[in-house]
Amino acid sequence: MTQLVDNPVSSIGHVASQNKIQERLAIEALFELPFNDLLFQAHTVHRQHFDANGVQLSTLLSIKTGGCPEDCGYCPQSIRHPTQVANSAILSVEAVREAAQRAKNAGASRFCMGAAWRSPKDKDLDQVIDMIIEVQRLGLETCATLGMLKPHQAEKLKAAGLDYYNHNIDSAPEFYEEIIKTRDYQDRIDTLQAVRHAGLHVCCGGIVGMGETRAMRAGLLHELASLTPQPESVPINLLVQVEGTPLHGIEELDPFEFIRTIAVARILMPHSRVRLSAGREQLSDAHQALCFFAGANSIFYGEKLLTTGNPDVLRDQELFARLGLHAENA
Ligand code: SAM
Ligand code: DTB
Ligand code: SF4
Repeated sequence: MTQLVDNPVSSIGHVASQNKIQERLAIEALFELPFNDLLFQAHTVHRQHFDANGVQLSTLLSIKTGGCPEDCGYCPQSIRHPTQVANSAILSVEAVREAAQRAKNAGASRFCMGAAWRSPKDKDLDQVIDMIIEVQRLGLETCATLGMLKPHQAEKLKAAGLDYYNHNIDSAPEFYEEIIKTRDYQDRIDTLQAVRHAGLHVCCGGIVGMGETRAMRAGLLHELASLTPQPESVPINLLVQVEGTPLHGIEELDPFEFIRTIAVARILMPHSRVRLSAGREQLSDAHQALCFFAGANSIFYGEKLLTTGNPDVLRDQELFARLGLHAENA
């Protein structure tokens, strides 16, 4: 891990020259802090680097839904899981443009297009590029999440003007194989490297609430914080349990443990946008408020994620008003 060395404000910066095991222990120790101490530390870091009341808004759209050949245990779009998700062909550019216009009108600053692919074919990419160009014309930042990319594909997306590419590592390496068997951790790292080398901004995070231990949550954040440079955007998803997926029915994570995860992410990645991502419908307003205090400063905004629900725009606007939060650009 190199990034912590360059992180002057990290409270665990002193361990930067020690080995990875010691770093991991230091991260686990953050998780063990009394809740108030952890939140105070995270909020202090947050204020040093960001407007503490600003939150960036990203809207998601599934541009190609379902029928994915991968076996990700959490995902309703895998062809291997008997879920209610209806497969659909890639959307038209016009349908994407309309959705992006609605997102902009509602106040989003970034529009993220997701496709249920293992990896896009070059001809798929051409269609996505047409969408990126249209969305950009509306004055929105663009993000895409299309699965694994080869270096030339990342370069093509960059040349088309794409701002961010989302590709999550999802879990600690030691837990990964329990959740996904059809591709390995290194595949993810290779795509992230291709994205970074192409000059795209990196959006990379993970999911908690999949039955992992606290030490594994520390491991996930350790890996994310070790990416060099650190991801500009870090989505922390709380598992949305979908009937038919292998993870449906698993014991739910204590919301305070989710808030701790946000806080540790903020401390380890002080310059990154930490996004309160999937799972917001399961969190009370009070828990979300604590997430913002702990350092979350981005959300998925709009009534739908990819295939599952998200809080309504009006509800979020009310929550922002009650908390004195404002929308902020990247
Ligand atoms: N197919 C592409 C891929 O896997 O990279 C892009 C879309 S995929 C749905 C994007 C991310 O959504 C996954 O990496 C995972 O982190 C998140 N995700 C999927 N299903 C989820 C669920 N049920 N709960 C929380 N997050 C989920
Ligand atoms: C991310 O980290 N979370 C988003 C986005 N990146 C693509 C997706 C969440 C999906 C939740 C399940 C669904 O709606 O299908
Ligand atoms: Fe496919 Fe992505 Fe879902 Fe995995 S997370 S099954 S790769 S759509």
